Amino acid sequence: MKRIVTVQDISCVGKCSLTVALPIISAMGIEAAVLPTAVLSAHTAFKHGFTFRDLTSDITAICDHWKREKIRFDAIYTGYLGSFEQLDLMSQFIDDFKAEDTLVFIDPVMGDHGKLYSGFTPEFAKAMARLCSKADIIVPNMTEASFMLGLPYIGEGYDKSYVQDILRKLTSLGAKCAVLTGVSFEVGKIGVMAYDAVNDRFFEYYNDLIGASYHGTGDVFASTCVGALINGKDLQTALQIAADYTAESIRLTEDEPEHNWYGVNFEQAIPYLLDRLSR
Ligand code: PXL
Repeated sequence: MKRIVTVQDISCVGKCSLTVALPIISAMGIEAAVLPTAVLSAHTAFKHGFTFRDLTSDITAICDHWKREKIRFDAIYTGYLGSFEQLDLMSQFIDDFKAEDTLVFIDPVMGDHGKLYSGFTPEFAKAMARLCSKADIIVPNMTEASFMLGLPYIGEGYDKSYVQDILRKLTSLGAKCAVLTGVSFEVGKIGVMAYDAVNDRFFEYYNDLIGASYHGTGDVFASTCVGALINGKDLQTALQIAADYTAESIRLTEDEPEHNWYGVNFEQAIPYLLDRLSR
């Protein structure tokens, strides 16, 4: 059985990070080990604030134990990391736990729609970019890519060569492959564009845009993508499955404004995911 360790926060309610990654990775037939970075009462898009317990001081002890047990991971998947210290710890974690065949998959969760989430700064984005140099695959959205590269955020009206340039710049940070999510060249369509720098190949894949933008979809996409890769799918197929499952999760989400910021109905789309995976 394969094992992915995912490193991100637990937002107790509001569907994102570990409450999304764990069930999706498990449903895909892969063991999901977790290294929680923080416990929040809810994700940071709630109206009345959130509690935040930082778990940074537990990380080293957890890793020391895992080293004594000689735990091995088929993939290291990092998501929301809350401090510079956690970035340093993840850099060390990759050095300690990356075996020759371990996939390092980094989702540099920091923002969306041109803005950083609460608590993040442009300096943090630069530090995240340094962590990304250790990745096999990184999956930023346009906002995160722009902040990591120190470029102005362009939300719409860009063309393919602009996105290709961003992807090349992202891989020049050091990652082997870069995937940009939330890319749109056409009204009513949204998808991903990716660049495999090792083989100098671009990929793209689009779906119909369904309604507004939904919270947590980046985490659904990333968890599915890493799960599909560890299930042996190639990058192009993994991206397609992840994009289609994200779209299906949105399709099954009730059409009420509350759900836009709460999270998507990825649970009831799991049969769809398993069907896609088995084909
Ligand atoms: O979905 C990304 C994410 C993860 N973790 C926390 C968040 C968010 C997005 O807002 O607030 C705590």
